[in-house]
Amino acid sequence: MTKTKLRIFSYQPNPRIFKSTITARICNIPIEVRGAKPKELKNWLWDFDAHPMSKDDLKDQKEYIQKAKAGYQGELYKTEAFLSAHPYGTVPAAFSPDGKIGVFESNSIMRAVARLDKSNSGLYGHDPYSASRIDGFLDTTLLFARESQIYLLALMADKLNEKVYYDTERALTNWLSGIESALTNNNFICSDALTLADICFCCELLLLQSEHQWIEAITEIGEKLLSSKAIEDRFPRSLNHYEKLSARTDFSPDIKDHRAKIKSGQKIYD
Ligand SMILES: N[C@@H](CCC(=O)N[C@@H](CS)C(=O)NCC(=O)O)C(=O)O
Repeated sequence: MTKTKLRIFSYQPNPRIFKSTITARICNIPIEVRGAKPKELKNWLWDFDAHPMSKDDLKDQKEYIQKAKAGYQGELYKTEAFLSAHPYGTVPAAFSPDGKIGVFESNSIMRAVARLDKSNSGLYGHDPYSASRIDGFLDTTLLFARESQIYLLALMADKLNEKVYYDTERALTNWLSGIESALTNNNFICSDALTLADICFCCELLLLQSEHQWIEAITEIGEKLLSSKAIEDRFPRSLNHYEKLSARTDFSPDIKDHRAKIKSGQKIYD
């Protein structure tokens, strides 16, 4: 049996995990993904050996109860080992195969997969300069990702307001203006070849499209879906790049069905 090189624990489906599963597919790295729908993770033990707990387990594991911090409400069961490996206590949470090293933040989990690559795929560049250029795109994407998380959590909690919407729109405009400009001279974001910057871009845009599920709330504040409004009019190269990436055979196993579901307005976590 092939030995797993990285274990990831997360709610599912999670487009931020797709960053790692796409990278693993391209580089042929065996990884393991564990998890369940967001609500179900309230009854899971958050640990290297993450697993669903029975009613009896839930009573026995009271020592692990932690107040949820971001995205979750109420209580979660996080072991000391989990919190030591994952100081922010969040998912997605990745672990080295022996469980000793925790890797957090979806971009860094994706980087870990690319660093395990021995195939010379070039996904994480070929030298310190190109790798750092990729990091620059990943860092600017994270600035947008922070806002989009606030936006999507507000939609989920039925708490969307104009401030959240316009803050996210500003962050999206700023992020895409750099991507649009980068795509003027290249077929891919960083250079003329696929890199982690493209994978991250595609998955974050897919995540933003989750907003389709709450279109009524967006219409109520007199606005449109951010993913359509911003992209179709002002960022044609970015949109075209997104379409091309989504259709690739190494992306589509993660992207295709998920995208079809959210675009049809289907609630993915019910
Ligand atoms: N930027 C992080 C976001 C991680 C994050 O905030 N995860 C939330 C769920 S959306 C979490 O695990 N919350 C645990 C809690 O509420 O205690 C990433 O992409 O990995």
